[in-house]
Amino acid sequence: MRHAESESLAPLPRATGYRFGVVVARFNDAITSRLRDGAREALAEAGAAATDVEVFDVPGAFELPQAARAAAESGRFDAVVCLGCVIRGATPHFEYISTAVAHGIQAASGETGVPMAFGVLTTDTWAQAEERVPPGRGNKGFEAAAAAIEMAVLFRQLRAGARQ
Ligand code: INI
Repeated sequence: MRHAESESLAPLPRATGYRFGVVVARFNDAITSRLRDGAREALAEAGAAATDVEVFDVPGAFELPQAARAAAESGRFDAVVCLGCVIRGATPHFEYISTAVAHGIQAASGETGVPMAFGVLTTDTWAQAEERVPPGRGNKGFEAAAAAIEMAVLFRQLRAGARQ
């Protein structure tokens, strides 16, 4: 396991009793479905009930912030996991979409007060995207869900005024 992965993947906090929205872009579905599987695996391993995890599909990564915001505004989720895959082409499209998605998710989280994890691959090639969706903990969907769990637990503690 690479150093960066081991740092961000501390033991998963317990997620039992927390509710998660998982928003998945269909574009590059062969990759994003594996991100979704990784996220589901992390949430299940952390003890989130299957009924507390709702998955929503959107057309492409550009739509992720819109759906994540709507999910957050519904009041039904402690955190939202955003999953997508943008692969660089020969046009500036890649930059526009990647930048819009990153900023859009950050803004949606800040403005709704609901943590959102950025599980959007932005790669030069298909092969690089495939490398990031292996089964298990090396999967970037798993990693994004782990971040969402940690932030959901932290936000609940902060709102309760709890200290550790
Ligand atoms: N959407 C992606 O999720 N990944 C991509 O690589 C991609 N490319 O390359 O175009 C992509 N485009 C679609 C975009 O996200 C929107 O769905 C579309 O523009 C409609 O708003």
